[in-house]
Amino acid sequence: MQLRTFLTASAAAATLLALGLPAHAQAPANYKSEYRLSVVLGTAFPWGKGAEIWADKVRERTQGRINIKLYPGTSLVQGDQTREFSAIRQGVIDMAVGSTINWSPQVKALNLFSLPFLFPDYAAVDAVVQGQVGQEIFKTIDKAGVLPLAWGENGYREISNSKKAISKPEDLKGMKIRVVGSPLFLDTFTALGANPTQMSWADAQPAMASGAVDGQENPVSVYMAAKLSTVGQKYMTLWGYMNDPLIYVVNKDVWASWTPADQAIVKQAALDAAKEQIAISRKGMSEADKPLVKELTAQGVTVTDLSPAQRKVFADATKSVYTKWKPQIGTNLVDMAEKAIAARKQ
Ligand code: X2X
Repeated sequence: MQLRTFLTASAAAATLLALGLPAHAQAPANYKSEYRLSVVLGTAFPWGKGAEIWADKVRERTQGRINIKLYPGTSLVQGDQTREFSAIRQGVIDMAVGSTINWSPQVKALNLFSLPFLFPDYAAVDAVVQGQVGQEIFKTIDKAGVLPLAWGENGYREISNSKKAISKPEDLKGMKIRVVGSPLFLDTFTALGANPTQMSWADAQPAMASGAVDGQENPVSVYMAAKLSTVGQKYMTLWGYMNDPLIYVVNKDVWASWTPADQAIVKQAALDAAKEQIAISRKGMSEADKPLVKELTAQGVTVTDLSPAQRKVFADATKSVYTKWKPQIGTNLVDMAEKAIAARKQ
């Protein structure tokens, strides 16, 4: 061995020792030195936290063989959330924790979650994603060219705005609302009499600050972490019109490049991280007294919590959207979801 090679090798061994990793942790030669994990929201949000937990567990359990780095802001596709799925399939992105909304342009079935007022409560979400429907959707994602491993959750999307309290569809009349991804959102907000406009999350915040849009819809945890009250979003209505699950995925070539033992580790780590992520995401909203809502109120936000009767008025006003999209998503799949929800344990 030449002296230089020897020194480099011993330096590498010393680094591994310093990291507390045994020398046999060295990765097979075909492994990348870094795997790129895409997320929209970073570690200040439950979403990014869930991705970080996954990366940490994988690094620990593979003794550093698989080293994952987070790329928040969907930066690997220049912030264009709706291009994330294709980029994973093509290998521009190695791994992701992504939203069903952002991937719905490529995977029609994912619009299931955006059907207005399908999910009355968290038990309904669990019955669908953790049951047969969730498995069917995973098969569809797999067929579309990306390997799904676990379900996480961004959360129930509530509506905020800078103008006035919303308690009935007429209150939305003419309001300019920023929406995401799928054309389904344009249909829903148009049916409610609002004026929806599609833009990325990166563009949404300046648009709220400048008053170019009046409102937006996102989970309360996102509203809080992004401090949307500082960009004029003073009114929040809890209407729970849809829940936005997240999916932990890996590019298929990357997956195939790993040993079966490492594949098993990555999968189990995704399941464990997703479970923790869902708990973080529901914290403050799933308890009966909703502590997060109290915090909102304390920040001076006017919170309108719809009664079941008020909620029904919104559901009735968007029924045509539900009916129009059901066959596009897949009548069988939607039927299966409706049945799972009706049969849920509460
Ligand atoms: O853009 C949004 O609203 C966000 C962050 O919730 C998603 O990526 C779906």
